[in-house]
Amino acid sequence: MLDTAFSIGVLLALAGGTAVQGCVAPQQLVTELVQRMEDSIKAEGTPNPSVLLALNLAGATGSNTRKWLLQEIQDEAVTRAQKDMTSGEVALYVLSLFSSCRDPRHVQALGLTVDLVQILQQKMDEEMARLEEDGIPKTTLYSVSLDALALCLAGAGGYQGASVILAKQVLSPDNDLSVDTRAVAALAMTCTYGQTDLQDLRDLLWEALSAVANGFLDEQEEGNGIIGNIYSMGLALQALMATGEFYAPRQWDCAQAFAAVSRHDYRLPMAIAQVLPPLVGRSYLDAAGLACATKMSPKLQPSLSPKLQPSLSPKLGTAGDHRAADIEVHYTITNTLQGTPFSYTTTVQVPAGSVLLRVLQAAQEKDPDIFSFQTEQTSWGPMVVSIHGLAANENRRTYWQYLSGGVPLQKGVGTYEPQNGEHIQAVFSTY
Ligand code: B12
Repeated sequence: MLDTAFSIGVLLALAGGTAVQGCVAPQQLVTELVQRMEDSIKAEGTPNPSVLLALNLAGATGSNTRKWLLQEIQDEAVTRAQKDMTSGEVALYVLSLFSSCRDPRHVQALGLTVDLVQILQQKMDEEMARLEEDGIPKTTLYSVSLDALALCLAGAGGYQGASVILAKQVLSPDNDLSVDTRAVAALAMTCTYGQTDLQDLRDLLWEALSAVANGFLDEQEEGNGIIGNIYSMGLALQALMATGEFYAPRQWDCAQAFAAVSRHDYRLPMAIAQVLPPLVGRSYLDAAGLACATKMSPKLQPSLSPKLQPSLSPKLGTAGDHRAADIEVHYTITNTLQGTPFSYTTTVQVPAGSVLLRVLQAAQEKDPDIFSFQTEQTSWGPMVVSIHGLAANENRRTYWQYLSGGVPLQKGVGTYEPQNGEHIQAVFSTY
């Protein structure tokens, strides 16, 4: 529940007040998305720093649930950051604390104190050591980008070397970095660009940022407003919002991009958390110092087109709508990568409108020796981490990829709704 009128008041002032100046979404959409995120806070088991960050960036700072979330984030930070978190998770915690006007170098909770920036530096060192040794980070370049962004905003060391690597990666002709990764890398590189006087570094970063930003603009033009897919739009818009000087004098038709986003009915809190900041004219780059300011002044591109009329018709309840009839779904699990190869197919009946997870459960009930599986709860919902006893492994960079008709799904098993007669494949793959 959005539990204070204050939150809405701030939001309306923010969204309404800036709409005339630039590309900002209608306040009704912003309010709706904030409400959905707020509703998710207590429902979800693990506190999500991206949700706190997005609420702060949207100016929705008054509610009690947000305060509760901040406390949970601090509790998690002092108990789990050092031993249980990846570098990227720590980076998101740092960003969320900055945006809450808290000092991440000095997090106090449950009678404990931690320096999250120092922890992040240690974890970043491990990422860099692995990058230098093997050419790949310990986790992913997406996380390394988050790390560099958080360290740069903290004014701590360790982000320049990472930014050089990110720049070289995005400029490499055979890079296959996702839109999401390029977008966060662009935010990190923009921060670094603003912090360095080294001309060689600035030249490299300028080239890389110009490549990413122009690539996004090209993709948006070709994709009728979409850059990557609907779930990479949030980060891509953040990047375009922050990199205006690197594509100038080219203009960004942000109205087209915002309209594409507004046509989609975002439900997942994590998806909302990434898309909300650009809708209010902000990016993760604005996390530091934001909530400490008494007056909100969203960073806006003066060149942005003010005309923006996205349709506002949330398609309520699609995931919960059930028709009486069952549907039939074919399901195959395949491993040719590790150990004894296997491939099994089954067909199950589930109620129409069921999510894919229901199909996996039906297959497991039907034949538990073959279709057993395990999930882990993540910020994006349940992730399938093991099938038929074969587990994904971060060191080996293996995972269970989901496809339909040979095309990778753009949603996870907790939200994807298969159609009657659809053939879903789970293929053990590498990333
Ligand atoms: C890196 C990444 C992966 C890596 C994670 C490896 C690793 N150990 O780090 C791998 C390649 C395994 C992966 C897999 C998938 N991914 Co992915 N992934 C990302 C990416 C680029 C960054 C996530 C991250 O590192 N965040 C930072 C860390 C610090 O936060 P975190 O909460 O700890 O991150 C964890 C979760 O994000 C989780 N995760 C990653 N992807 C997905 C997808 C789903 C559905 C779930 C539930 C969890 C999950 O793995 C991360 C590391 O543990 C995001 C992009 C984005 N915009 O967020 C897409 C993204 C989250 N992935 C997405 C998708 C669709 C998938 C797949 C379903 C693809 C497929 N067709 O199989 C699978 C998951 C299938 C399954 N087994 O359930 C979508 C989700 C959209 C949605 N509506 O749910 C995103 C947003 C990309 C996009 N724009 O489409 N992914």
